[in-house]
Amino acid sequence: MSLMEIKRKISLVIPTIEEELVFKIIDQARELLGKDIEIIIVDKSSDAYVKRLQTKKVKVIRQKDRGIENALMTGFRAAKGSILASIDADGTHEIKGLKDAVEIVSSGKADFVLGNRLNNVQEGAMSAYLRFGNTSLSLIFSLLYSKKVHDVLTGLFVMDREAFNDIKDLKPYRTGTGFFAAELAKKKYSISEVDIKYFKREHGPSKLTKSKLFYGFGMAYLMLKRRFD
Ligand SMILES: Nc1nc2c(ncn2[C@@H]2O[C@H](COP(=O)(O)OP(=O)(O)OP(=O)(O)O)[C@@H](O)[C@H]2O)c(=O)[nH]1
Ligand SMILES: [Mg+2]
Repeated sequence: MSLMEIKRKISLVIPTIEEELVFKIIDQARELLGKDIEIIIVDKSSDAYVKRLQTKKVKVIRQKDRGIENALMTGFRAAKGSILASIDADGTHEIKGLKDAVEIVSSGKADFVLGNRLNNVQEGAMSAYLRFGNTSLSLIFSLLYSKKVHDVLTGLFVMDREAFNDIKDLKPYRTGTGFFAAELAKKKYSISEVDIKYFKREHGPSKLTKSKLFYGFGMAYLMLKRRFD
């Protein structure tokens, strides 16, 4: 199935904290997925940055709480589309993966599709230490849910609206994309992957957390705990 045949409305939710590349990503997303997609930016930046965002004619939600999981949840709850997508705003994830993932969800082959970065990492884009962390957490996820996933913390994913409706009232816990993967797996929704390229972050510092080590251990703990709740 090509994108031309997809009649379902796509909502793209992008979490941002002062990301310079989001403006380019908005243009690329419209080019790739169609001008009529709904774009929702859930933002935690300065007033000046928000003014710049508004010139792009996107819906801007200013995040009041904290954390990327809450930002994503807020965006998806506000979204009107029947296909819900997300991509990080730092230009590191190959945007083409969104189209591939939308096609899979749209054709009903999977309810949730992750963009797997690990087969195509640009030199210097992911340290050996972070690759180890991402792989370990994906392995934990795979064991907990008997579902092989290689990159559960990717910043690119697409999900079916009906599947999201089943988890929309949950309070997200601090596991990034892992939260959506775990809760959907728990409810037996199908999960699939598409390969994407992963580029080096070229603009500004990381926004996610001060310590990826603590974040990583915290995620492992929360995934385990939630699995047996
Ligand atoms: N609204 C919002 N956006 C966030 C928050 N934390 C991170 N982001 C955004 O989420 C995306 C992913 O964050 P990154 O800082 O790239 O995290 P990362 O990919 O683990 O770190 P790098 O490897 O340094 O890129 C980016 O678009 C950030 O701007 C948050 O608490 N709220
Ligand atoms: Mg990043």
